[in-house]
Amino acid sequence: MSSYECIITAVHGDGPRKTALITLNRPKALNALSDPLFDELGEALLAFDADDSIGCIVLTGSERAFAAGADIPTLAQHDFQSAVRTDMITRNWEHILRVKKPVIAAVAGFALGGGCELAMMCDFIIAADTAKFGQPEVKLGVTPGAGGTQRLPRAVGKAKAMDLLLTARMMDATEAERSGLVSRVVPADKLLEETLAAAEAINGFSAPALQLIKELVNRSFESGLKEGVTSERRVFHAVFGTDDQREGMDAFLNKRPPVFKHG
Ligand code: CO8
Repeated sequence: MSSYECIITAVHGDGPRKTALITLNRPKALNALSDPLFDELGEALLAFDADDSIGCIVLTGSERAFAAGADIPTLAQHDFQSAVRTDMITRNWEHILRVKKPVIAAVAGFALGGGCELAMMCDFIIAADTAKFGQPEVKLGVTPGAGGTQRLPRAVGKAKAMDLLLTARMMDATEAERSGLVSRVVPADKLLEETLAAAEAINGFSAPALQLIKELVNRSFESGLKEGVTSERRVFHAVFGTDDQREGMDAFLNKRPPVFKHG
């Protein structure tokens, strides 16, 4: 149903708010992340973010690979001058950070280099028991370039991040869950089902509340505790101006399921 070449898009669910599923689709290159792929991904993400019928976005790959990194043949063509001149990667890699709706990564197989970095740009990661995470850029004589040295230590701590970044070893799903990189591990054949069920739960909640929670959690990585807690308190006060707050609390008090209007 999509007209893209490097990704496949679909919509799941039959409630009022549905889940957009974006599947990375360069199977011959283990979903290596190329500029055309990122152009398409950015376009699809921003279109789903603007679509009121979509509550949540799931980003996934294949059974074998979420993504095995940036496209190495393309990277190999660059030198320092061309990397700077073409604004390599920054041109189109970070559209995902502009998405206001929840984005879940469903990862099976390899999530390496830029693939691991892309998964870490999602709001949380659900991993299949086959998932393998790593930042093997050092094997290619380069450094990570899309957040690996910044988001990985924040997710798993300095010791494990240094271990992965400096030795280029891969971490399996169990270790990734134990160290906080992924929120849960599920059997590979249940990955999509479980992730879509998580998305479905999210779709039932108030869209403004979800957006504000996402903003506040992201802010916690950029601000001090005092500033973050102060912002949270003001946002908490502000949501008492929404219809969804009245609906959520009235539903609880009257022992009925809430029906949010997302406003
Ligand atoms: N780019 C392009 N093609 C790839 C990539 C890649 N990253 N990874 C795998 N492929 C291709 C292989 O070349 C191979 O193609 P072909 O069949 O035509 O030879 C096909 O996918 C299957 O791969 P393998 O035969 O190697 O499969 P294996 O199961 O033996 O190994 C691995 C799988 C371990 C994933 C192995 O392919 C591998 O090590 N791949 C490279 C992983 C890597 O180094 N990733 C980091 C890349 S650098 C990066 O991501 C930097 C991102 C920073 C932001 C961008 C900065 C510009």
